[in-house]
Amino acid sequence: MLRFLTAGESHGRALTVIVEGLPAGLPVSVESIQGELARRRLGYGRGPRMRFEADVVDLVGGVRHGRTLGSPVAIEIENSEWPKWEMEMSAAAGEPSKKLTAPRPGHADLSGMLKYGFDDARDVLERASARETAARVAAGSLAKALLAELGVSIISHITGIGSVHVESGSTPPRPQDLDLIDDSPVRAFAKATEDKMVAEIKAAAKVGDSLGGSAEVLAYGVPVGLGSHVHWDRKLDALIAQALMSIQAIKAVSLGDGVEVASLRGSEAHDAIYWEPSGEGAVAEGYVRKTGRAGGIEGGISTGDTIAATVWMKPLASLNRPTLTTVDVNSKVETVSFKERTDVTAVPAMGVVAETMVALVLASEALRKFGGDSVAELLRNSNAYLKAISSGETPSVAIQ
Ligand code: EPS
Repeated sequence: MLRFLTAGESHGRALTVIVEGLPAGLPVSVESIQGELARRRLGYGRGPRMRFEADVVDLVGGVRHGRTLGSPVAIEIENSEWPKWEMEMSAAAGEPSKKLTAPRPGHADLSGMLKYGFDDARDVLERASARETAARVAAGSLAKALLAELGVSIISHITGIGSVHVESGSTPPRPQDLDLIDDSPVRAFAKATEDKMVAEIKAAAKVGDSLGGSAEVLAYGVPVGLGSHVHWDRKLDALIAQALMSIQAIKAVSLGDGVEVASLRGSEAHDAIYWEPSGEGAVAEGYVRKTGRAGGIEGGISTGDTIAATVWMKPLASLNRPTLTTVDVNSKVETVSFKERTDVTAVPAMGVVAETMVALVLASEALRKFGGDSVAELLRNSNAYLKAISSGETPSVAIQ
C-alpha cells in the first residue's frame, strides 16, 4: 500500500527516495525529516564520516505548503563528500583510479563481484553500504507522521553491544522516554549498561575491531487488526521480520519473547486473556493481556498490545585493522582485505533504522486496513472501526 524505492551510492552525489501511497493532507516538513536523520547520525562508535555528514534534505516533489498532495513524495539527501568523490564515482564513461580486488569477508563484496561480473569491489560496496539507510529513515519519517495521526508512536532502545546486554525482564521504555534514550551516547534506556557499552566500544576501537549488538523496537498504540492470519504474505510479524532483516548487517529478528518461549511449556509461553471492561490497557471492549510474550501479534494480526521486536546486528565486516584472510581476485593469492574507512559500531543508529522499517510496515498495513485518499478520510475510517470495536459492536460479515 505504501511503497518506497531508494537509489544512490554511499559516495555518489546524493541518495534519493520516492514514497508512494501516502494520503493527501499529511503535514511534512524538511525539518521533521532532518530531525529523524539527525537521530540516525547519533551514537558512540561511529567513524569520522558521521562528524561531517550533514544529511542536507531537499523535498523534490509530492509536498505543497507543508502538506502531502497524495502524489509520490521525492526526497534527496546530499552526500557531503561528493566533491572529493566526483571523479571516482562519476556517471560518465571512464575508469576508476584504483580497483579494490581483495574483497572483505562478511561483506557483499565477493558474492556481488561474482554475481554482477565486476572486477572492482567498489562497484558492489557503494550500494551495499549502510549509508542507504539515511534514505530509508527519510521515508520512515513520513510513515511515522502518518502513524502519529492514528495515535501510534514507535521508539527503540539499544539492548546489547558486544558482550554487554540489558538484563532480560527489565522495564521497557515508554514513548515519553525517547528523548532520554536519544541523549544516551549509545541510545541505552538502562543507564546501568550505558557505561559498560561505551567501555566495550572503546576497547574494540583500540584494537581496530568492530562490534555488533541488538535493539528493541516498541510500537505503542497500534490498533487490533493490522495484518492477517489468512495468507503467509499478509502476516504482520512476517512483514516486520522481512523489513527488519533487510537492514544491512542484521542477522536475526524476534517478536516479543520469541526466542525465550521456545524452551518453555505452552502453559507458560502465552499471554492469558482477561475481561476488564474499565481496565487500563484494554485493547478493544474490555479484553486485556497482562503479559507481552507474543510481542503484540498473534496469528499474524496485531492484538492491540504494544508491538515489540528485537533485532540483532553482526559486528561490521569492515575492520579498521583488517585481519581476516581473503583472496585477491586477480592473483588468487591469500591476503587481508583492503582497508575502507568504517565505524567501530553502528548499533545505536541501527535502532533508529529499525524504528523506520517497523513504521513503514505499520503505516502500509494501516492504509490497507483503513484506506482513504486524504488523512481526513483515513481517520474517518479508522475512528469508525475503533468505535465499533470498543463498543462491542463487533463488525459482522452478515448482510444486514
Ligand atoms: C559505511 C561506512 C562508513 C559509514 C557509512 C556506512 O562510511 P565511509 O566509508 O564513507 O566512512 O560512515 O555510514 C554512513 C555514511 C551513514 O550515513 O550511515 C558502510 O560501509 O556501510
